[in-house]
Order: sequence, then C-alpha cells, then structure tokens
Amino acid sequence: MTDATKKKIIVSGIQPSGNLHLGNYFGAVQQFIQLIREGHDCYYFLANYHALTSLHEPGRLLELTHSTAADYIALGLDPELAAIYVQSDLPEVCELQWLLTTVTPMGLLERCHAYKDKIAQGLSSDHGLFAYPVLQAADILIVRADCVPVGQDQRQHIEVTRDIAGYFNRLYGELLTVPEAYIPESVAVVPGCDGRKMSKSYHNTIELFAPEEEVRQQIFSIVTDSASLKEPKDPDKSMLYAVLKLFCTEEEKAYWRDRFTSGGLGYREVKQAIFDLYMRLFEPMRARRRELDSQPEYIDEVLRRGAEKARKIARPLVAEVRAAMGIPNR
Ligand code: AQP
Repeated sequence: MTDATKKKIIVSGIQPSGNLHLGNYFGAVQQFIQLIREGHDCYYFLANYHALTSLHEPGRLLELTHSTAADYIALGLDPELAAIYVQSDLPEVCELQWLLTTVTPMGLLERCHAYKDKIAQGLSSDHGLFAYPVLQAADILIVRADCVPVGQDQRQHIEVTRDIAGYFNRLYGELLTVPEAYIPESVAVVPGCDGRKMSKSYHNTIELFAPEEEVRQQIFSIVTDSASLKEPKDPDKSMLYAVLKLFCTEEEKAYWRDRFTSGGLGYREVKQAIFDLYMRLFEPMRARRRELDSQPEYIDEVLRRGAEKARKIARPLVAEVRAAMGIPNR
C-alpha cells in the first residue's frame, strides 16, 4: 500500500459459491496475505449471502462455507492475526444494506457490469443479483474499512461503495468511511480454461484444492490455437503464458518468453510446466488443507471468534447510522 506505516482497516470476502480457483488466489487471497503481513487490521469473510444469488442448494452452501474457511486458513490467512468470519454471522450487514438501499440511485446499479455480464451469459436474474453491490457496500462500510483488496473485476463495485458512502454522508453527516480499492498493477484478471474470466459459475476453473489428477486435467484443458510446434509464438497473445507467468519469478518469465518467441515450444510442454509450478506453490498449502479436514471444531471456533471481533465494530456503526437516519435504537 502507498502508506505502509499507517495501520489500516482492511476488509474483503469471497463467495462460497464453488471451489476456490487460481483467479481467487492471484486476484485476491495473495493480497489478503500481504496486507496481514504488513500489520493491518484485517477482516476476511465468506460471503454466503452473496453466494445465494447463484447457489440454491442448502447442503452444498453450508459445506462450501465451512470448507472455504478451511481453504482460507490453509492458504495462509492466519486467524490469530486476521478476523475470519461468515457474512451471515454479522446480521447487522443486512440491516445496513437496507438502510443504504434508500440512498442508492437505481441508475448506479443498472450500470454495474457484473450484473450485465451475468445476464448476457444467460444466468437467471433476481433482485439479489441486481442489489448485490449494495450488500457489498454494507460488507465494507460496516467495519469502517479504509481499504479493500479485490481483483480487477471488482473495481467498479468498490466505486459503487464509495458513491453510496458519499450519498449517505452528504444526506446524514460524515459517518461512513469512504474506502479505497487495493488492486496492485501486477494483479490481472486470470483467464479461465476456455478463455473467459476464470469464474466458478463458468465452470472453467483451475481449482486450488481439487485432487491432483483433476488439477492436471483442468490445466491440460486450457484452450490453445493450432500453431505448430516449430512456429514462434507471441507470449503476450497466449493464454497459456498468461497463466504460466502467475507462478514465475522474473528470471523464469524471461526464460519462458524466450522459449515462446524462439519457436520449437509445444503447448504440452507449457501445460506440464504450469502443472509443476502449480505444485511447487500450492503443495504445502494443500498438505495443510488435508490436515484441516479433521479439525472442524477448530474451524468453527475461528469463525465464531472472527464474527465476535467484527461485530464489535458493526453493532455501534449500525446504531450510529440508525440514529442519524431517524430510526430509534431501543
Ligand atoms: N478470474 C479472476 N481473476 C482475478 N481475480 C478474480 N477474482 C475472482 N475471479 C478472478 C477475485 O476473487 C475475489 C472473490 O471473488 P468471488 O468468488 O467472491 O466472486 P467472483 O469475482 O464473482 O468470482 P467467481 O469465481 O466469478 O464467482 P461466481 O462465479 O460465483 O460469480 C474477488 O476479489 C475477485 O475480484
């Protein structure tokens, strides 16, 4: 972050709507960990209310909420240093969302590309999907966050949160902290195996904790063009290179760029390299994740403590907002 010396409140979440994937890791979780290491006051949640906009299987949602919490811990979110909680364990979020909807212009939501994209993909729409950015604003504003680490695809939603906080503050007084997005330049949108954005709902992901053979299949299913082995290839136009470079040091990137442009490099070899680099990075986390499988009580305890910590900020914040808006706090 720009001012590393000042301790900031950080918040972000991931929907437990499917298994975590490379896009979630490189677009978000990697930055979550970095901000914990910089000593900020971090709040990371499982956005199960958001997941309801795409997942309507109660058993699966419960299971994914729990398993994604274990994933967070295995990936390196230290529950001793950051609050990890489930969105629905903070009931104040939904109350704040309603209060915020009353200052949110319809046009602001109609312009949101995530909603428009999902409709364009033929996903069915409901009010939850449309109102999603207001719930997201509540998630952020409720802990008085200064800063929100998210992937590029979420930049517009953070702008919406800033706009909503601004509308509120102008009407009712400067109560809400206007947060900033934290998206380092190096953080790109990770492409999925079919070339679209890697996304749980597009079924084009490379998962973080799938069995090894499944991960191999996912990597080997990345679509490529029909260029022959001999032909030199442009790394900047290659989806394989876009995935490969996520795992590489600067030196390794230079090596692979050279291999791409020199010709004689087959796509099979690149896919195998991605698989090897994937294992180099994730195997320790996958081992930790296997251990956590046998510790469900520990996960529950982490989530309980995390929600308790977040509610210490959320309760008084919502009481202040209610009072400012003319709603009694009895
Ligand atoms: N492909 C991606 N590249 C970079 N960042 C990504 N993120 C997600 N996909 C990519 C970032 O991960 C965080 C959590 O995302 P999410 O799961 O809550 O919602 P999402 O962005 O909608 O992710 P999915 O996989 O596309 O979920 P579904 O299909 O359920 O909607 C965010 O910070 C996001 O930027």
